Amino acid sequence: MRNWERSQELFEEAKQYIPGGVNSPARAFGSVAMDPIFMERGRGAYVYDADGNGYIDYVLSWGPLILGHAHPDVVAALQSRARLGTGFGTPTELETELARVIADAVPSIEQVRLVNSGTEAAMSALRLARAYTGREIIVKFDGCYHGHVDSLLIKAGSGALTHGEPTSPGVSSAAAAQTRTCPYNDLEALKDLFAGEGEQVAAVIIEPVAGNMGCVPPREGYLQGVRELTERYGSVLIFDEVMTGFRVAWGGAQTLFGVTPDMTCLGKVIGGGLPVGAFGGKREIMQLLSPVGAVYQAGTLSGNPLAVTAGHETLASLSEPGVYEALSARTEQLSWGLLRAAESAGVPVYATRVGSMFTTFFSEHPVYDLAGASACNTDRFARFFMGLLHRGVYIAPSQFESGFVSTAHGEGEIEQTIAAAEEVFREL
Ligand code: KE4
Repeated sequence: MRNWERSQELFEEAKQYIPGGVNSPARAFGSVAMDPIFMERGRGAYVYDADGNGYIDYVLSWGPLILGHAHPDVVAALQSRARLGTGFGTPTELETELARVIADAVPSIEQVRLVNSGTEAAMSALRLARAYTGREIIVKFDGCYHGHVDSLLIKAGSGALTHGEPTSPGVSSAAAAQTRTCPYNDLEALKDLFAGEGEQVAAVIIEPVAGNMGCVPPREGYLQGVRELTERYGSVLIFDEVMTGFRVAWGGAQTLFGVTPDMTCLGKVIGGGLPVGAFGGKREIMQLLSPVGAVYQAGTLSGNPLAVTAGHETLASLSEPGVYEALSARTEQLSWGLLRAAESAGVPVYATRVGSMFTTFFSEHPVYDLAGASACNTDRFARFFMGLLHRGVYIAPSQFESGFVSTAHGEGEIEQTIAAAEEVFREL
């Protein structure tokens, strides 16, 4: 059995100065009834905590570390970049290089602006969509999470769902008044909404693969239906690919499912573990942005050379032939192995996977939406989480988060994870 004495000490100290001792609630381990672990270092597929315990890591900083921790090429590029200075508050050639790679890869993106987080990307994309259409209503989906934007913290997923505050206090009624929500994977509900007020809908923002209620893929034809509806009513369709962008495929979920939105939000992988977000789309929409157009949006450290270097190096590695096929095959092996382990122990689970993101739902039924995810046996999930943790496997500390595999996860790590899961499922 592992102990976390040093983490405990660090947690007590942290709670004096930082609310809940964490700088993001998703890290609080709230739904697995233990105090958060303080990590100290990572290498490849492994992360090591303050007590020296090592784990095979499937959180990967919540998605960004698709090459694993401390990839030598990324570290070397950061070291040489830092010696030249960390930023200048002027344009740099690096930013154009990253923007070009993104625009070439993502079908919906002709122009892109870099920011510092997925939240900023979603917030800015919505402002742009409202300016472009002259309308105010925005539509989001129950259980989807787009960062802590006031108008989107309504029936939100991820940490909001984990901590039971899907609609956050502090969001003004005015900010919430123009937001509508619909169940995910329910095209009829969206059609009804549009029949009523489609002419006033500025934007629909959706995770093309929902990752913040656990990994919930779109059902057959769903994204095409959303695309047709928004086209018919002249609403901007925004794919929030902060999690799926360059994760499920080189050009994101929009290439995987063959549906091209009007705008796309990105983050996580494009920063390679450093803070980068981005929003992009058709040139005619993006040209409304200051300083060309009147829609204001800005950021002191947007496009920061260090962060852009980590992202650029990461995408360079991902552009090698065969990388995504290998990632998918490895994740399929893991997902299948976990499912088989659960079945042989008689534990009902529903397994989902898209590319190298996956979830094992503790549910006897398929999970297609928030209602399905919320019906999961979260107590059994918590015991599964703890059992794996004691066996050196670290998955996200919530049923409502997706797991991720990196290029550093080899056969050995997958087999070790499945063996650990076989023991834990038997205990459940
Ligand atoms: P950030 O502002 O946290 O960079 O991005 C917000 C965001 C936007 N859109 C999607 C689809 C996202 O998944 C996220 C952030 N995801 C969570 C984990 N599910 C980040 C973890 C955290 O909040 O600490």
